[in-house]
Amino acid sequence: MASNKNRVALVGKIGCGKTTLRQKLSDEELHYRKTQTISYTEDFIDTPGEFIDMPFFCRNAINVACDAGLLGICVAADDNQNKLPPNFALTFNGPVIGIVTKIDKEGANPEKAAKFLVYAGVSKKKILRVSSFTGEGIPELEEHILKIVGEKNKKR
Ligand SMILES: Nc1nc2c(ncn2[C@@H]2O[C@H](COP(=O)(O)OP(=O)(O)OP(=O)(O)O)[C@@H](O)[C@H]2O)c(=O)[nH]1
Ligand SMILES: [Mg+2]
Repeated sequence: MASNKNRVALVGKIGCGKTTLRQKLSDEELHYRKTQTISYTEDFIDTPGEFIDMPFFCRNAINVACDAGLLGICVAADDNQNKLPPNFALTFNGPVIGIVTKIDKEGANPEKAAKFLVYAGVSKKKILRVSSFTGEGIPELEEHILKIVGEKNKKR
């Protein structure tokens, strides 16, 4: 079984598209299923959006993600209300990227979502914009993930 160091942990609000993104990056068929509990696959740790939406559970997001090879903090491009704590990304020792999801959506505002991520302490240069539906930005995200998690694997 792969170690968490080889996995990408995905956190973000309920419905922001974490599971769909995981399916897309794993070349699986996209189908909606609400994440009820932490879900480990070969390459990912998918978390329920409640970990971010409900402050009481925020420490769970931190616990789950702290030994992952990479943390992807997701915000949907059509999100109007930030729930990420200020400088949340700085809680983690490991590499962190921001992922703006659902950029295909009508009325989406990816720059607003990126601002939420910057407020959460994610470096502007480490914010990627994707749509799991159209595939836009997915190759760039895959490349980015491989660079970080792949390189770590080589060191072992
Ligand atoms: N338009 C559009 N819709 C998306 C995209 N990604 C996900 N969705 C839709 O958004 C809804 C929620 O997606 P999920 O992937 O289940 O979201 P989640 O972040 O895993 O949600 P929780 O498991 O509740 O935390 C579903 O209806 C998806 O089909 C996308 O790239 N574009
Ligand atoms: Mg989910």
